[in-house]
Amino acid sequence: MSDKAKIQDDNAPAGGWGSVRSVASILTQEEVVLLGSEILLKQNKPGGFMCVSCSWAKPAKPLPFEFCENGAKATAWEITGKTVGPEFFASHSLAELRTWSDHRLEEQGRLTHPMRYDAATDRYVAVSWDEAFRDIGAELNGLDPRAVVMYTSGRASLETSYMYQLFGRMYGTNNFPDSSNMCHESTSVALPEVIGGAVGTVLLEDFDKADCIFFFGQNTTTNSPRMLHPLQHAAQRGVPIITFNPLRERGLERFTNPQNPIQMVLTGGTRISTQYHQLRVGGDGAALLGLCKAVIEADDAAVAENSPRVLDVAFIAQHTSGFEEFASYCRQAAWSDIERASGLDRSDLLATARVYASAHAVIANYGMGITQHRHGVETAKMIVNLLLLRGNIGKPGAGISPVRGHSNVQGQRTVGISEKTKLVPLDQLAELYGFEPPRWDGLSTVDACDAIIKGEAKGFVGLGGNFLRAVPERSLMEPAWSKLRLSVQIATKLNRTHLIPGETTYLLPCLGRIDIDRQASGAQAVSMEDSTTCIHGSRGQREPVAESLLSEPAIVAGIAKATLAPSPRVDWDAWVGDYALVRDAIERTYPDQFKDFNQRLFQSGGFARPLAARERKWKTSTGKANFTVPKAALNPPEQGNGVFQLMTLRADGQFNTTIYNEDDRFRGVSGGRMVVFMNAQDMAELGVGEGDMVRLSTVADDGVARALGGLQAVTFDIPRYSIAAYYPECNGLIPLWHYAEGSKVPAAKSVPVRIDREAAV
Ligand SMILES: Nc1nc2c(c(=O)[nH]1)N[C@H]1C(S)=C(S)[C@@H](COP(=O)(O)OP(=O)(O)OC[C@H]3O[C@@H](n4cnc5c(=O)[nH]c(N)nc54)[C@H](O)[C@@H]3O)O[C@H]1N2
Ligand SMILES: Nc1nc2c(c(=O)[nH]1)N[C@H]1C(S)=C(S)[C@@H](COP(=O)(O)OP(=O)(O)OC[C@H]3O[C@@H](n4cnc5c(=O)[nH]c(N)nc54)[C@H](O)[C@@H]3O)O[C@H]1N2
Ligand SMILES: [Mo]
Repeated sequence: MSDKAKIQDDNAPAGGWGSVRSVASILTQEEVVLLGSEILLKQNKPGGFMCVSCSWAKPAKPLPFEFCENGAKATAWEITGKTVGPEFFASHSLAELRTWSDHRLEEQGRLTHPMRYDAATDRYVAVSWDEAFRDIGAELNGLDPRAVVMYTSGRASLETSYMYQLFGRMYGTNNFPDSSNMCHESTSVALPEVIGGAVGTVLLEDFDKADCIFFFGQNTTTNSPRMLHPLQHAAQRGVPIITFNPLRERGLERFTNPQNPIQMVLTGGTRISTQYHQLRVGGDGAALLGLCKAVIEADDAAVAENSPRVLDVAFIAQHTSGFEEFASYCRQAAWSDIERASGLDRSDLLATARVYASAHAVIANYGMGITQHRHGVETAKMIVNLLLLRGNIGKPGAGISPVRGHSNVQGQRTVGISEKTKLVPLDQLAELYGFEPPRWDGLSTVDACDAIIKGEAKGFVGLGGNFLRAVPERSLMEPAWSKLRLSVQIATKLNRTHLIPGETTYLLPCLGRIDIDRQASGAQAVSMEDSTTCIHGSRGQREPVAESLLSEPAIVAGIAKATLAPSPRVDWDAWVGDYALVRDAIERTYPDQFKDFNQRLFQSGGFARPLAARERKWKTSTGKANFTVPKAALNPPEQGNGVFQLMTLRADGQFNTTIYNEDDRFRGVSGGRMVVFMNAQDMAELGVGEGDMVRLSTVADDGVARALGGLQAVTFDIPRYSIAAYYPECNGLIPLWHYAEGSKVPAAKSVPVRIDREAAV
């Protein structure tokens, strides 16, 4: 057993010296100190490269250092000089590598050669690219396209993603699940119904104009740290910032700007959250109901007293539908139910509602604390209800802001990576490329897992990602995976998914976004869409670590050419030779969204895709923005009687399944990730002392045993019956069927578990 994690409770604000030190240490660890610091200056700058970490917006006037601690870590991790080539695989069997940690696997460095799994020796052996493509093409042609899953993790560029979905559809499948299916899919289902578009409505400039900002279940400091800059400015202007989060996240409390050393020394940080509501896990629907009720009843009182209205009556009349039904539902809801279901006091909700009602322009941000719940879709719609009450969509300084994760996850959906046919312009593709695309809806991530477990899916192509670590139900997924006829993984670094072979298995190494990508017409640029619908060009900055690497577009094209009959309408080689031609094709497919794509590629701050909701045009079934009556706002996940609700979340030392180090600075944990954060009173009742080892077992009566031991208990400021531990370590505890209604996003933020003390060793 490894040493225990160290827990400290210094009250250091987020950012600041700690983060500067941490950046230096990661550059040293990855052996890229000088090169790295030079490259970091090009991060998120027009003409430079776009960060491979989060998808937060990039300003038109960047700071001298337009990167954060985590962005620097992600860069260092990608441009590392360490490599993993054929010699590495010759000396390690997969059985051996399966005993390594996630950290140790990726830490070996960048993959350099195309490899094929050899079952006789249980090792990967080098193959040529041609051989790999030929065999993959033959394998794909031997499979029913409906039984092939083409997964995408959210990093691949718009150009690669467009080519990949076109290839898949010409091959005959719509099975395009992507990481979004585990992430903001609840948003992509909720928002089209209520505001007529699948993405957020705010632009970066809105943060300068807002006079009230909400955060629901999003941990900015760890997961989108550059967003702290506009937040800090807002806080300095006196804008109330109101946070709803069960955990007391230190990073959401105070922030010190490391790019401003004077302030850092003198003041010790700006206060970020002016109100911090520690609600119960999954209590957001009820909390939002309380806020809406308070605003509506304040308006009722204003009408009675003949004083100025609280609601934006003109907006509601002109732009919305369903208000009366929603308002009467809110009026009828009992405060006692709202208090029980949210875990918050009425007086606190009333105080917040007063702040909301006196603000003219409100932004509501949210993240996985909303989307990864059984009722995540409904709760996202509740956030919209709150905003609609005062016309806070489609005006400067206001809007809904789902904070996306991966740096291009939103953009991939924009260019056709989707299992849902209604989101893809199939007619357009059919006409442009002269083929008949499949018209059936494909498999989402959860559906794909189900099909793999049942043995119905036979082939899997992964464009990035670490599918087996990211999905739920590990104990069923890993054994099922080895029954796949074909597994093809396109990746930059070695991970667990690569270590569970199917019958035929390829590991194909690709260039990363920071690598210089030279093709026939010269060094190429690629593009991505940030969380605010702005599209940015990105140019690689450093020489690739190996000549044997191919770019993602070249790999997709290689597989496509080996699989499909030649088509007079798609010249894969020409596209690989010049990505500007792919951008022209994207523009032809989406003329409104990508007008003058190539000309605008390097516009400072990116170019914003047009968005109807931003103009108060509502592409919904009613032609209006829709208020919706929730069904489950008063039924949060059950807790008590020995049942705890587990949230699985991220530490500051990780990017999803990539573990940079075992630290979580902002939560005071270092040197270990096998911890569980608990309420002190719960610990006392269970007889669990600080640092004791516990075991979590999922409460579900479906006959599957799901348990995880060896977790060190840590006292934390968290409500009773709510506990937290890290993803991906805990993914085996999540049943596959435990997902958000309507979106099938695994409900990773409310896993019902029991806690047992483990005997001391
Ligand atoms: N450094 C770093 N950056 C990242 C990532 C990373 O792993 N590391 N991942 C990227 C990706 S893909 C994504 S999607 C984003 C994720 O970024 P976030 O959306 O911030 O996701 P999490 O860290 O999983 O959890 C968010 C927060 O939700 C809170 N929470 C949990 N349950 C509830 C609840 O019921 N109600 C409320 N109100 N809050 C709740 C948790 O306490 C936590 O603070 O970050 C992206 N950026
Ligand atoms: N329990 C629990 N489970 C979760 C979550 C949670 O909060 N809790 N969060 C979910 C969320 S929000 C997400 S987005 C998913 C993430 O799921 P994924 O997107 O599948 O996982 P990542 O960890 O981001 O993938 C990391 C791997 O991507 C590869 N990679 C990195 N860069 C590149 C590149 O440029 N090109 C290619 N081809 N490959 C590259 C590397 O090999 C690396 O090992 O996990 C989900 N799972
Ligand atoms: Mo994500």
